Amino acid sequence: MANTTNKKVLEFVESRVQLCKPDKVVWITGEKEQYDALTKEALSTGEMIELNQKTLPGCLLHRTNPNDVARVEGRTFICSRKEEDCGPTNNWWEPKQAYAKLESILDGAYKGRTMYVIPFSMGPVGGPISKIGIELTDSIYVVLNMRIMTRVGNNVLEALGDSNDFVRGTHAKCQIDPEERYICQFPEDNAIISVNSGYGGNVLLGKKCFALRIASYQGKNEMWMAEHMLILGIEKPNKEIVYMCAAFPSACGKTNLAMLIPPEGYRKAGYRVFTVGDDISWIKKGPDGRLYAINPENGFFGVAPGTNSHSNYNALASTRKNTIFTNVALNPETKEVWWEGLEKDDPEKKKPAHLIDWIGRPWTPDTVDADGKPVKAAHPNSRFTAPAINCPCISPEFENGNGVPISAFIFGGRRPSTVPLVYQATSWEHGVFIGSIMGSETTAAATGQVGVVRRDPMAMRPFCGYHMGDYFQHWLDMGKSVDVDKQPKFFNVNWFRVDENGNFIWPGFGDNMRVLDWMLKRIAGEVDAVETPIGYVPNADDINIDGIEGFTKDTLKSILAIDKDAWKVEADGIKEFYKSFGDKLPKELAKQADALKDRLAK
Ligand code: GTP
Ligand code: SPV
Ligand code: MN
Repeated sequence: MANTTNKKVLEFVESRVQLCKPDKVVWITGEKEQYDALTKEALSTGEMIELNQKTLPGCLLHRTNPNDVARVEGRTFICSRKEEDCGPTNNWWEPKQAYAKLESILDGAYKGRTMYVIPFSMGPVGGPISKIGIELTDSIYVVLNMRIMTRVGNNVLEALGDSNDFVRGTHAKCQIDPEERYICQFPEDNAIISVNSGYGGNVLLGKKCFALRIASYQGKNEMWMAEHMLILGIEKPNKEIVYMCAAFPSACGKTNLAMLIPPEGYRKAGYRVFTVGDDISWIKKGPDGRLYAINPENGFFGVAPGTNSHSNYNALASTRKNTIFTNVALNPETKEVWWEGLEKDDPEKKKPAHLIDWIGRPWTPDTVDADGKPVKAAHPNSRFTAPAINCPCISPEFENGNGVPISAFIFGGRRPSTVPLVYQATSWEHGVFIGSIMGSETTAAATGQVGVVRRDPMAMRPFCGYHMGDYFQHWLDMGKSVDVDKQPKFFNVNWFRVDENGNFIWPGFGDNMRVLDWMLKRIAGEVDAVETPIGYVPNADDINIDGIEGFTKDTLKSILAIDKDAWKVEADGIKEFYKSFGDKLPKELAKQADALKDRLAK
């Protein structure tokens, strides 16, 4: 039964009932009994597999169709009324045509199935920066994941009252047909339609579809920002907490940085890291004129492979209860989960001899494919959905709807060469430039070729709901709206430089604290830097490498050096990339690109 008298909500639900023709409609209330009953049902149909309830209480495993394991950027559309509002980095679909096609797919799509109505809030319910959505779905997997990733239930409908300000999300699994898979955003209609997928980012509509694609468009119109950024707080020995946002493309280290455990020397000195968010930031100017950020999510949809107690203790700890695993391997004896990298955890957990792989096939460490190549037990993009409250280092400010004040924006990507370990922008405009020219090797988080460097401005290429040129302008406008002394500083990092054998040079993970430490000192004005053509680079003496085994000052110098010839090639690539934005490219950025070339030519 509907728990609201909001006419717009009732109209939306009723119109979808008429179109999708479910056998039954169930409103998700947020009550535990309802989730328990849904879990039971999903276990009985095999949609979910129960894990060891002693060692992993409340945990479930789900396997998606092997054709449906990542976001599909080629089948993701921005359906703005005008093509010029979509821009060259997105796929455009004219809304009338898109609606016609999608409605033909949705016609009868819920026949023989139940339609679940999920009222959800992005951000604390009723918070000043929070927003509300209604997702309709025929998938219990989606309901149970949305419960973890967002705030769900009757209190959301109460907070909405009779307002029309909610995002209308429709998801239908249909036949999981990859040829008929469409992930469509209609920014002007506050609407999302996703069909023929059952995988994470394609179907948990609060996440990338709403909190980034729709919200980025709302932010442009309402003078705030929705960004693909983690939020962390670093507590200094004097107990001051400095908050930073960082944008890295998918599977490039946001969850890891957000949950970082500082090296021993730092811990002893009194440094601590708190996680506010690991994937998405909503950022707004506060009453004191500074920029404040909230994490609109309520859980972590994290990459499983590579996660272990050494690489990310806090993430692993977050997954020990009430977590849903997607496409990881199963140990059929212990009913526990496994993925590549977990063997480094402790000697006991070394590669298990017999597993069921992510497709449901028997697996041993010797399993090879038709070409004789080793087969992975877990899919490279397998994930965990874990409640944020499970995280040992969750910030006390996590539920603060006003957000936390931001002192730095960090950009970064996977760059095997050229880009140094860290550098700092010389101004807000220069910082926007640095974000706009971000490049990174592609990863398994989206379908397509892995390991090719592509431009991914602010890590938002797959997630910006409007023209990227207008998005750059919005960044510049946000800067102008904040007094210079209150503006966050901009940094760029690269944890992924490799040596001639292809091995990562920088130890990364917890040791990234050493780079954050330099940023803290720059923010406090405590340390000088070297002025180079690309920006401020640290003096090698100012990055603390004490206690990193086998890492020398010369090695550090090698990843702080600027190779002018490589940067000249980079600068040409930037100009080429910028051409794609035509006259929507802000003049300030064109000037920045020219100025970089000039400085390199000197
Ligand atoms: P999305 O959830 O897709 O947005 O990804 P994310 O940005 O949160 O990436 P995540 O932290 O899950 O890291 C993805 C992969 O990058 C993991 O397999 C890590 O092993 C690897 N990684 C993260 N941090 C570092 C680092 O500092 N150095 C190196 N070499 N690898 C890292
Ligand atoms: C990403 O790909 O950036 C993710 C996972 O965080 S998904 O929700 O699938 O987008
Ligand atoms: Mn992400």
